[in-house]
Amino acid sequence: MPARGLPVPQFQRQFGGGYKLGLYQSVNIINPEDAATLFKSEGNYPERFMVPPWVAYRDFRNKPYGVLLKKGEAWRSDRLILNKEVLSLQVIDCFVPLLNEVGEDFVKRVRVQIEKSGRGRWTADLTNELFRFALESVCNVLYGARLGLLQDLIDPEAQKFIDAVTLMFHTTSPMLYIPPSLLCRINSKTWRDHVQSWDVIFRHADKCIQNIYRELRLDRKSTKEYTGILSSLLVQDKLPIDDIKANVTEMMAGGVDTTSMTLQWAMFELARTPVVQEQLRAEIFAARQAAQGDMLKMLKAIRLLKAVIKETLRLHPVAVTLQRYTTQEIILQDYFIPAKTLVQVGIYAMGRDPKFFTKPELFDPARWLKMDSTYFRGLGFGFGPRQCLGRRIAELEMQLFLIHMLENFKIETKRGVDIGTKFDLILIPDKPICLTLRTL
Ligand code: HEM
Ligand code: 2DC
Repeated sequence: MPARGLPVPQFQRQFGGGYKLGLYQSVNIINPEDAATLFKSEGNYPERFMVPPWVAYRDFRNKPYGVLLKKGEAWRSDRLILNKEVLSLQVIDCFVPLLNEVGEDFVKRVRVQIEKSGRGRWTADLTNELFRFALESVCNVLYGARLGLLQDLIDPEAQKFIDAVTLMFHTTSPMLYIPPSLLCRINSKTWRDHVQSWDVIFRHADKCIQNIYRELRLDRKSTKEYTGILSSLLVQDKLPIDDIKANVTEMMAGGVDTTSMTLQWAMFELARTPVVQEQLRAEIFAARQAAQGDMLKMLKAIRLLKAVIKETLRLHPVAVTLQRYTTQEIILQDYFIPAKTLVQVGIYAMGRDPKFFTKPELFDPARWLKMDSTYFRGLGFGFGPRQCLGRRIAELEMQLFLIHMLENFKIETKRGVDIGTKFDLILIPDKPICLTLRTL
């Protein structure tokens, strides 16, 4: 029987998973059924753990919040407007040509490197190359403009932006459990680096936004073709300019380390599992044939590729947990959880637990196609109205990248090298991943 009616201070002792970290207390779950209970009761205004240094920076510099840090009605109204421009089925088809050309350019860049080597292959740690690819991609859908990050000489400001995002994540984790009000009073090196990183991020995003804003006012862009998320938001005029800026900045920063790291893991897993790599390549070749150059059609015929991305996020999620504050009393595993409790869904732990995935250590994308239940198991982008805003961009970007890479190169890695996972706010490899790309 559920332990109903427990007084609030007691749930911690009663509930096995409850613990306190710094000033924050949370209940931790890893069972998909429990995740379902949590998300089904989240309501229309779900709230996750607010990362204190991110809030503190904006308050310190008097910057507006985007959806990442907003709450309540303010979050909901912004989010509904953004969903139409970023997540809806009507608009995502417009992203395909924009993301496709960046994927093609990445292949060209790899070809140049392979030619330079004179050995028909290129071996490297692709981290920074993938950061550039990811920023180029997200900027092409945000601004409808190329930054040229896949050329040899790139804008040093863009590289500074990339480094700033990495440093921003890196300096967040030591400050995770310090309340925002304390952070700037301490004035530690970590806090100063954190502020500087956000300063670079906001300044560079502002520059990009201003460029588009100016062009639009000069009416230099045609009104017929799709010219990107920012133009759409500006033309629609439903969000105040400051909110547009805050949200575009969040998307630009959120679009770098997330997709690039996931792609790096995906290539690593495909390199270690050549059988899967061959099956995937066969699917891609067949889909290309059947679609006759129609990319939208092709994207509907790549079931295994979609499963490859899900399987990559199962073993290598970007976010170690999902979090929600309960809005009402719920029962998890016979324990009574009061309203306003922070509950964390350990998606990293769930993905590696044999209770929920048979032989969890195996990279087996096909499990997503034959599993009798995927119920609340594929949670890499979160769930519900507060799920990842960039989900559709990220999925398309990764699908198109992998299509082009597999059509052109064999991906290999040294055998027996084990790569672990490190928490750097987001989860990243604990040592460099070295990949070899070989002309097919
Ligand atoms: C939120 C994962 C790429 C922008 C989130 C959340 C997760 C996540 C787990 C929290 C969702 C929740 O609480 O339910 C990922 C993964 C990515 C990715 C795995 C790629 C592999 C992106 C990209 C963008 C982006 C490309 C920008 C275009 C955001 C924003 C939020 C968010 C703005 C906050 C949304 C809100 O609070 O309303 N992401 N993300 N993400 N993500 Fe992503
Ligand atoms: C970090 O305990 C660990 O997608 C904390 O694109 C709980 C927590 C809360 C929010 C999570 C964060 C963790 C990891 C990074 C996430 C973030 C929500 C959004 C963010 C998952 C798990 C991320 C990377 C966004 C970042 C956008 C930003 C750069 C503007």
